[in-house]
Formats: sequence, structure tokens, C-alpha cells
Amino acid sequence: MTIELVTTTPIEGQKPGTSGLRKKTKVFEGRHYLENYVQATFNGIGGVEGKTLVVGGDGRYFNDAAIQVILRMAAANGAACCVVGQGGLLSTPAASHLIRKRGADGGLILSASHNPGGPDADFGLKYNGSNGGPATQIVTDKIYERTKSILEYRIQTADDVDLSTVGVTRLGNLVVEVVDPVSDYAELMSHLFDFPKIRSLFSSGFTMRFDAMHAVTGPYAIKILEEILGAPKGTVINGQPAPDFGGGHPDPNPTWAKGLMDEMHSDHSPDFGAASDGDGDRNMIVGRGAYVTPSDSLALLAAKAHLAPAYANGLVGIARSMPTSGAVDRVAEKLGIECHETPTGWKYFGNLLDAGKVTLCGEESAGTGSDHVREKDGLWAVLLWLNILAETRVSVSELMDDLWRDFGRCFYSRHDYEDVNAEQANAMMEALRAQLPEMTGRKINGLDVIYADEFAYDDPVDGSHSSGQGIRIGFSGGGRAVFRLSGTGTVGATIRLYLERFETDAALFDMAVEDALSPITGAALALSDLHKFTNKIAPDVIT
Ligand code: VG1
Ligand code: CO
Repeated sequence: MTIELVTTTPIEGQKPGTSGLRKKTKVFEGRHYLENYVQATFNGIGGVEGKTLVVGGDGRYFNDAAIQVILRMAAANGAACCVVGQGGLLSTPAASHLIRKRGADGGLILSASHNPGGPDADFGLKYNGSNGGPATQIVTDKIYERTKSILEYRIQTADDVDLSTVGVTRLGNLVVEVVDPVSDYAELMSHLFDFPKIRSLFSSGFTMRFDAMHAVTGPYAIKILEEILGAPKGTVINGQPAPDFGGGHPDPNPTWAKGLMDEMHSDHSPDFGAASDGDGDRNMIVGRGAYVTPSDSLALLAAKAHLAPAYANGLVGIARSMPTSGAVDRVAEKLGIECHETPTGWKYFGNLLDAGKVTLCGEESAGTGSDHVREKDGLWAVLLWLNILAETRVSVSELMDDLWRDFGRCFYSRHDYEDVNAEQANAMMEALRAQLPEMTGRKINGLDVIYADEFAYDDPVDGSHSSGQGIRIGFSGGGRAVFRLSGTGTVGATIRLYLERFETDAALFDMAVEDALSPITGAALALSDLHKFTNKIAPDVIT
């Protein structure tokens, strides 16, 4: 076995987005593409000599081949040990936990998360630091800088490492430890939640459906829900991970988890439904006939987390991404704890969690998590819900009704305009930006604009400044519209329009979300001219 020093040149566009580098699979398979990015990552973090790295992915197409390249490059760059999930699988939260548990220096997670997988779909790679969380903005910038100046990479010539069985092997001087991807994670969950109580909930006849969407959470959910907690076989559906996720989008929302939604709104609906995404960090929660928006789920979990053993002493603070609704803010206020507002993406929560400023974090995009790891965690959120349901023994819709009665209801919806020409999307944002100085005080669609700005964030821990994080427009009566461009897409641009209206009049809580939001939607579309800029008359996905 020899170490090769391969000459290369920088490849344009290797700029990590909201969560690592995401591109079409074919781009990643291109000459030197993966290798350049892996070497730039190693260079950007100050080398990997003598380090221990956790490596695993969501099992999508190219996962297996890419892992072998990463292992050969880690060996050639002098890494001491790579801890790899059996079969190359690790959910994102399980990888985060392994990094922390093993005291590893960092990890590489192969995933494009909720994006579809396959030779013609998407692939992704991201680096997580020693705290188990996504590389901070500062580290991300360093990696990107290295992609622009890379001239060579190091790779070991070697046969593929057998990742199919648990055990320790070597690749040159690198120790490769293949571990069961589920067991450490399942053990962590058993310490956080009251498993006996959840078991008794299931044995009382409580029914649940968990849609793993042919993605990485299948083995985790089968082990934890069916084998450990005693939920009947068949509780987990689509539990077999597939390289193309069975041809679907592994995105747990009412559009892509339509089968589950239909079942939950049918005559034979289980009591509780949930789904997770490609890499297992997102969650969708739905009760019998009652979809829970992620923003409302975050608020409910904040209000009731003390019912689970890990949070029995209360929460230190809460953080939510800016576009997430203000529902959780009102819970935080009542609890008398800090509530932080961060840019979109989990990398902004890491410093707050490390500094002990917050316990619970969440995003409107179905991401919820706590200080047990440094990633959002789909199954964890489902288990926290189950723990709360096991304690309260009331239905999901009753829990939500109580929440709204106590705190008011935040009507919320996100409209995604996908595959928009990037120039047109930028032009629309630019035009909105130009209007900002004069927007406050304007009356539009019957609503007064009471503030309008572009969100920027100063990290209170490392002092980094992140600008251009979304345009927000506040309306009289507690309404808000936010515009931002997605940082996870791989073709063209996706415009996200986030709409919110706060309502305290209980007589209006039953309004259809679309109707409740329609004045705000109308005002946002009028201000932005979105339909004209995009040549689209309606959003592609509404969540
Ligand atoms: C989206 C979501 C964001 C989330 C990110 C990664 O980013 O909006 O909240 O953190 O995906 O999630 P964007 O830039 O496309 O809006 V995942 O589960 O794809 O790692
Ligand atoms: Co994900």
C-alpha cells in the first residue's frame, strides 16, 4: 500500500451551504470533486494527523463508494482512527452522539438530507467538529477558502475496507472501527426518556405509525419503537433504507409523507403519526386528524419537556431560527428563560448549546433538538412527544388546543417556489432589499408595515457576524412575512416565503391556515412581485 500525492486544481462552487456541500450526485462523482472537497476539509481544520474521525451517511446512492475514498484519504493524511457505522450507515444525530461519546476530533457525514437520492439526484458531505455539531461559520469559511487554493490531495492505494461486519480492521496505519450504528444512540435515548412509561402506553393499546421514508431511521425506529418499547410490528413503515429512498423525497412534510397524512386523516387513523428525513434529523408530528406544524411542535415540547426525565429540572433557554414562528417565544417568556433567534441552519445553535445558554432548539423546517447532541434529532423529538403523551394520556389535538388556549395560536405556513432561475430569484430579493428603507409605514393589502429589515446575527459566543439571513416584514396585528433563498438546493434557486399570524381570539383558532394567512400572503406577494419575477403563479410546495 502506498500513499499517492495527486495533483489537482481548484473546482469552482465548492461552497458549503446551510448544511455542508450539496450537489448533484454526478457532480460529486466527477473527477477529483469529492477528493478536492475532502482534502480542503482536512486542510481547513488544520489537518487530521493523529485524529479520530467518525464517518457515516444516510445510505443514499454513492454513500458506499464515497466512504471508501474518505477512509483512504484519512489514512493518507495520517488520521489515527475512523469510527464507521456498519454498512456505512449513521444517522446525523447518531453521528453527532458518537463524536461526543468517543471524544472524537470530528466527523464526516455523507448526506443530502431531505433531498432525493440516486445517480440523477443529490449527494452531500458535511464536517462536524469535536462538539458533534456542524462546523461553525468560521470553520466553514476556512474549508471554502481551501477549496479555492487546493493543488494536491493525498490518498492511499488500498482495497475497499469491509464495512459489513462490526469489528476493527486497518487501512495502512489507520485503524478502522466498524460499529453498530444504532446501539449507542438507542442507549442514549433510554437515559433521556421514561422508557417503561412509553412501553406501558403502547401496551395499553396506543397505536402509532412511523414513516421512515426508506431512509436511515428505519433500523433506529424498528429497534427503539418496536423492539425496545414494544410497539407492534408494522408500527414502522418504509423501514428498509434504500439508495434512492424508494424513489421519493425523504422529506417529512404533508406533501412528501402524503401516505402517512392520508392514514392519519382516515377512519382507521392510529393515535399518533411521525416521520423522519433522509439522514434522520428532521421529524414530522401528526395526531389523529391533526397535523402539528414544526413551530407549534417546538412550542409544545418547550412547554412540556419537564415531563421527560432528562428535562425534569426545566430548560435553561431556548433557541429558534429566525423564520420559525414566535410560538415558542411566548412559552419561553412564561417559563422566564432566554429565547435566542439565530439564522437558518443548525450550525448556529452549537455555540449556544456548548456555552450552556440553551437546552432546546428548533427550526420551522421540522428540526428539533436539545443539548443531548449537537444536531437536530428526528427520533428524539418523536420520543419526547411519546413521553409527553405517556404522561398526559391525552390526544395530540387536545395538547395543541390547550397550548393555543394558554398562549394564543400562531398560524404558520411556508411556501416554497422551487427551481427558480437564480438571476430572477436574486433580482426579486434585491428589489425587496431596495424597498426596505421606505417600507415601514406603508399600507399594503389593508395591512400596515410596522417593521422591515434584513436579518443579521452576531454570535454571542464566538463573535462571528452573519449577514443577509432573510428579509423580514412585520405587519400590524402580529403578522409577519419572511423571504429567503434556500441554501440546500442543487438546481437553480428556491425562494422560501414564510408566513405567520398570531391570534389570541379563541373563536378564530379553527380557521383554515390558508384563510387565516391570506391577508399576509397577499401583502407579501404584492410587496415582492414574486409571481412576476418567477413566472410562477403558485408555490411548488406548501408546508
Ligand atoms: C433547509 C431548512 C433549514 C435546515 C436545512 C438543513 O435549509 O430550511 O432549516 O437547517 O435545510 O436541514 P435551506 O437553506 O434550504 O432553507 V437538513 O435535514 O436538509 O440537514
Ligand atoms: Co436532514
